[in-house]
Amino acid sequence: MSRLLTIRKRLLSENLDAIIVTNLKNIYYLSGFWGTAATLLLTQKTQYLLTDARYSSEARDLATDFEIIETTDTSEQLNQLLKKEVIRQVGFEDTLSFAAVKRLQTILTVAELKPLTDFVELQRQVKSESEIATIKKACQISDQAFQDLLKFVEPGKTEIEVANFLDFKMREFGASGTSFDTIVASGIRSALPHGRATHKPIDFGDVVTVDFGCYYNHYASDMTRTFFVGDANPKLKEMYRVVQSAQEAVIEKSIAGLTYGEYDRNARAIIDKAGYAEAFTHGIGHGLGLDVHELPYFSKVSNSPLLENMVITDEPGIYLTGVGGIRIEDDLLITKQGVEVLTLAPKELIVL
Ligand SMILES: [Mn+2]
Repeated sequence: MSRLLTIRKRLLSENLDAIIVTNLKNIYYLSGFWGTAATLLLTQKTQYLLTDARYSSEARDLATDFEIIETTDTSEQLNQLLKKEVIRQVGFEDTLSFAAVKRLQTILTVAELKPLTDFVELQRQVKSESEIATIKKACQISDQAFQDLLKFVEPGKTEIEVANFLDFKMREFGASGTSFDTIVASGIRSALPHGRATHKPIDFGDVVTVDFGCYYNHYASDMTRTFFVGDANPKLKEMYRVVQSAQEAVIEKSIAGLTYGEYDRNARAIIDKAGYAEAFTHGIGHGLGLDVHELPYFSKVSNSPLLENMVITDEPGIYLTGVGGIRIEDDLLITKQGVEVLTLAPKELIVL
């Protein structure tokens, strides 16, 4: 399995004999096991998956390349394995709780623990063909749900009703669930970039922002659309056109090798020029995969390059308190030729 081979090479270059993986999504990524309780130990030659009685038979089916160990005391079991494998330096994920680290420190008698930040996450940034196909399917489900939503929304429906409809439709089309709590923000509430859906009814003349996504076979989609119900405020229509041209400029100009800073600036330059610099209050986007927010994260000043087969979001927005907000978000696959847009729901200015 090449994912494990890559991890092992990277451990060598960090002078580590082994790694303890506790993040459950990283465990799925490396082993194929999906469950709520597991710890993975990877040395240069061996690979163990520790879990409890609830999961051990499933683990044997899913993590076929791993030796499955059923245990009620993970720390003590790790200590035994580290002694047996003569491990001196072992990396662990620094997202592990303070209490769990303290316990490990107390119990491990030979191996020295070294914290690692985003060690597996870094590898997850670049997607395989099958991961890309799965994310595409998650995006198609979101697209379909949005198409149906346009027929559902009308004045009088509450934000929560709109959110519930999207959530239900995504499940109906094959999602296992939402990838985060669906955001529906209408009227002046749309100026809140992450407005929670409330019992507020949608009024005639409201702008409505919906930011939603689903999980399909463990992979996330994430998209945002903004539309108008009834005759729209001309100021908001103007803001819509600015955000749309910024969002589309990112699609046109992105390609493997472009720096994170340039990726951000391609949108920000257009918004700044239109006079809304202060109103674009968040980053341009983030990576997407097993987590709905994952590496890479974009900074205006980073010179790191976009890599082929990264899946990232493109989501500029403009928010004016007391007026409203506009955001448009797509999920993009970075290629050597440019980008492939994975979310294909309409982006033209829609007035229902
Ligand atoms: Mn997003």
